[in-house]
Amino acid sequence: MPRELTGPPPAAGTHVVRGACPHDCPDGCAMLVTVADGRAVEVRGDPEHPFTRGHLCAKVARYLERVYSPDRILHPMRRTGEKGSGEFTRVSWDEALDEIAERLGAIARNPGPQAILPYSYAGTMGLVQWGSMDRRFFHRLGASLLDRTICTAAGYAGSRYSIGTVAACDPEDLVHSRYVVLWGVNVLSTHLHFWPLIAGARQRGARVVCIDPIRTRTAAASDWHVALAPGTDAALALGMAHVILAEGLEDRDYLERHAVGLEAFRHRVRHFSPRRVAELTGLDAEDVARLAREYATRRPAGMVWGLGFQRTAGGGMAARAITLLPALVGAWREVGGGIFRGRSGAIGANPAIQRADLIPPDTRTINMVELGKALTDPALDPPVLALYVYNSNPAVVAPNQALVERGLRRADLFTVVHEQFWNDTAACADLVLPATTQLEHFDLIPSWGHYYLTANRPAVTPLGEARPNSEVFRLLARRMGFDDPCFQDSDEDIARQALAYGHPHLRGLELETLLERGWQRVNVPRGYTPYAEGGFPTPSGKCEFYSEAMAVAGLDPLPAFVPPRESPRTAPDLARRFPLQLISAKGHYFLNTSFSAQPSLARDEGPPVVELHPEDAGPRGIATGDRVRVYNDRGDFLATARVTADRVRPGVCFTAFGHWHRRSPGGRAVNYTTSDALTDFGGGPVFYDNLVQVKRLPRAGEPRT
Ligand SMILES: Nc1nc2c(c(=O)[nH]1)N[C@H]1C(S)=C(S)[C@@H](COP(=O)(O)OP(=O)(O)OC[C@H]3O[C@@H](n4cnc5c(=O)[nH]c(N)nc54)[C@H](O)[C@@H]3O)O[C@H]1N2
Ligand SMILES: Nc1nc2c(c(=O)[nH]1)N[C@H]1C(S)=C(S)[C@@H](COP(=O)(O)OP(=O)(O)OC[C@H]3O[C@@H](n4cnc5c(=O)[nH]c(N)nc54)[C@H](O)[C@@H]3O)O[C@H]1N2
Ligand SMILES: [Mo]
Repeated sequence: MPRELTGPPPAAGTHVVRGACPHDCPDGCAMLVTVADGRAVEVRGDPEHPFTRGHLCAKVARYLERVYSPDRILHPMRRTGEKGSGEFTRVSWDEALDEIAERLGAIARNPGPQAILPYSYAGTMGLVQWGSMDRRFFHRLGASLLDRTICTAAGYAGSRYSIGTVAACDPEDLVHSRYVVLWGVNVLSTHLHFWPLIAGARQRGARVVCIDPIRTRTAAASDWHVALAPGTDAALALGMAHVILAEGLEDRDYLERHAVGLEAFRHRVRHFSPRRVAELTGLDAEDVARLAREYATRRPAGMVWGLGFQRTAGGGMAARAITLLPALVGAWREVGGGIFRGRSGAIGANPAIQRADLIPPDTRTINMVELGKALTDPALDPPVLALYVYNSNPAVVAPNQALVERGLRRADLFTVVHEQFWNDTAACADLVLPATTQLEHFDLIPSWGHYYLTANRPAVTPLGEARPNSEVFRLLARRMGFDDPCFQDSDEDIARQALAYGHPHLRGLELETLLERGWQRVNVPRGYTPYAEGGFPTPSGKCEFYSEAMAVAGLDPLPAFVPPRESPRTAPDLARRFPLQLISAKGHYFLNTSFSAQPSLARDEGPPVVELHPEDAGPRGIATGDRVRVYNDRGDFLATARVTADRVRPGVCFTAFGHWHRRSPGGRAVNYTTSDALTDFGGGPVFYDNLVQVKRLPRAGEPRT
C-alpha cells in the first residue's frame, strides 16, 4: 500500500485528511482534518457520512485544542518525588523501555507474571490502538487478564441471555418508528447523532418516550418523560409485560414461532400488576398500563437503551427484562421496530488480532471494577506488583476511589502510565510514557452504535516524542525477547488481519477503499430486520423468556426484579444516615474524563454541581449556589448545590461524572462515594446505586459548625 495512505500527508501544502473520532461513543464520527504545512488547522464532521452528517459534538469539534494543548505529555518521564506528588524528570525512550522490560521481566520470574496487571479501557476505540499488540504482549507475558467490565458488562450479559446478542437494528431506520422508547439513555448528550433520526420519526408522527429518573435534556425534549425511581426498571418492564399479556396485546404468532418459555414467563409476570409496579417504581399505575398499551399497539415500536439501568444491583436482570419486550409485541417484524444498536464491531472479534491462544492455561482474571481491591487485598496471591495503564484513567473512573488511591500510592507497586495528558493516574506513575492522539496515528474505528467502519489516517507527525500504543508494545516485545512473528506486524498488517476475518458483515470491506473514502458501510442491508423471522443467536435460536443457560449458571432462569442494594426501601438503616440516591451519569461537555481538563470544555461544563429537589434541599438549609459536601461511609466530594424541582425527584440527586480529582474542590470527585460492588451478573459496576447525605458548608462569613 502506498505510504501516503497510512502515513501523514506531505509536510508542505494544504491537505484534507480523512479521520475518525476514536472516543467511547456509539456515534463513531467520520472527521475531515485540514492540514496546512504539517499542522492541523481544522477538524470537521464528514458531510457525506450518513451518520455524522457533517456535524461533530461539542467535544470533538474542539479536538485541535486537545492535540496542541500545552498540557500534553510529550516525553517519557520518571518519577522523582513521592507517588502522587507530580514530580517527574525527563528520560529517553530507551531508558524508559529498558527499565520497564527489566522490571516486568524480574516480576515475571519472581513471583510470576500474574503479578503484572494491564489496565486499559476505551481512551480510544480503535481496532489497533484499543486492543491488538497490547493484548498479544500481555497474553504472551502471562500477565493477569483484565475483565473489561466498567461500561456495558451487565447490560450485554442480560441482553445476551434474552436475545443472544446486543447488535440489532440499524439506527438509521429509527426514522420509520412510530413509537420510540429511550430507556436509560441521554441521547442529546451521549448519542447526539441519534437525535436527528428520532426527530425525523417524530415529524412523521412518532411519539418519543424517555425513561429516566432525571429530567435530562433528552427527557425534556421527549413527548413523555417516565421518571421512575432509580434501579426499578426491571419492575417496570415486567409490569409492561403483565399488562400486555393480561390484555392479549402480545404477538401470539411471533411468540409461538420464535420464543421459548412464554408460559413460565406469564406465570412470573403475574406478580407484577400495575399496582405493585407503581409501588416499586414510584410511577402511577395508570402510566405503567398506558406505556404497555402504547408500546404494544403503536407500530413499529423502536427502542434505544443505554447505561442508566445497568448501573444498579439488578442491572443484568433489568437488561434481560427490557430486551424481551420487542419479541413480546412482535416489534422485530418491522423496519422501525426492535432495538436500535448497530455494531460494525465484528471486526474486533478476529482471534488473530489479540492472540488469546498465547494466554497460559489457568491465568487468573481481575475485574477492572475491583481495581482498589486487587491492589490492596493481602490475600491475593501473587499480589499485583506491576500495573500498566493505557487508554484509561482509573484514578478517576473506577469506583471506591479511597481504595484505588491507597493501591496506586503503594510504594512497592511499579506503575507505568501511557497517556496523552497529566491526569490523576499519570500523577501516580513511576514511569509516564507520552501517547499520540488520533491525529497522529493510524487506525480503523468500529462503531458500537451504527453500521459503518471508519478509517483514520494520521494527519500530522507525532508531537514531541509521543508514540502509539501499538508501537510501544512492539518495542517492549522485542526487549522481552518475544519472537513470535505476530510481534512484528505493523499497524497496517493488523488492520488487514482484522478485515480478513470471515464474518459476513465484513464481506466487501477493503483497506484501500476504507482509506480512500474514509468509511464503508458494513455488509448489513438497508431496512435491516435481523429477527423478523426469529433466528436469535441464543442456544435455542429463539428469544429466551426462560433461559436454560441461566439455570445452568445458577441464576434465576426467568427475568426478575433485583432491587438496588442502596435505597430507602432495601437498606432502611443505611438510608437513615444517607437518605439520598445519587446518580452520577455522563457530563454533556465531557467524554468520561477525557476532555475534563480542556479549558473551553471545562468552562462550558462548569465546576462540580449536585442537583437536589426542594423537598430535600429545604430541610438541609440548602439553596442554589451553596457549597455542599456529599458523603457516605466510603468517602466524599464537594460541589455547588442547584435546587431544582424540575430535574430531579425527591430523594434523588444528580451530579455529572467526569471531573478530575486534582481539578475538583477538595481534590476528590464523585467516585470517592461510589461502591465497587458488582451487578447481579455480568460483573458490572453499580455507580448509580449510591446512597449519600448532602450537607451545606458554611456560607461566607458564617461560623463553621
Ligand atoms: N457527552 C458525553 N457523551 C458520552 C459520554 C460522556 O461522558 N459524555 N460517555 C460515553 C460512554 S463511555 C457511554 S457508556 C455512553 C453512555 O451513554 P448513556 O447510556 O446515555 O449513559 P449514562 O449517561 O450513564 O446514563 C443514561 C441515563 O440513565 C439515567 N439513569 C440513571 N439511573 C437510572 C435507572 O435506574 N433507570 C433508568 N431508566 N435510567 C437511569 C441517567 O439519569 C442518565 O440520564 O455515552 C458515551 N457518550
Ligand atoms: N461515577 C461514574 N463513574 C463512571 C461512569 C459514570 O457514568 N459515573 N462511567 C463509566 C463508564 S461508562 C466508562 S466507559 C468508564 C470510562 O473509563 P475510561 O475508558 O478510563 O475513560 P476516560 O476517562 O475517558 O479515560 C481514557 C484515557 O485514555 C487516554 N487516551 C486516549 N487515547 C489514547 C491512546 O491512543 N493511547 C493511550 N495510551 N491513552 C489514550 C485519554 O487521554 C484518557 O485519559 O468510566 C466509568 N466510570
Ligand atoms: Mo462507557
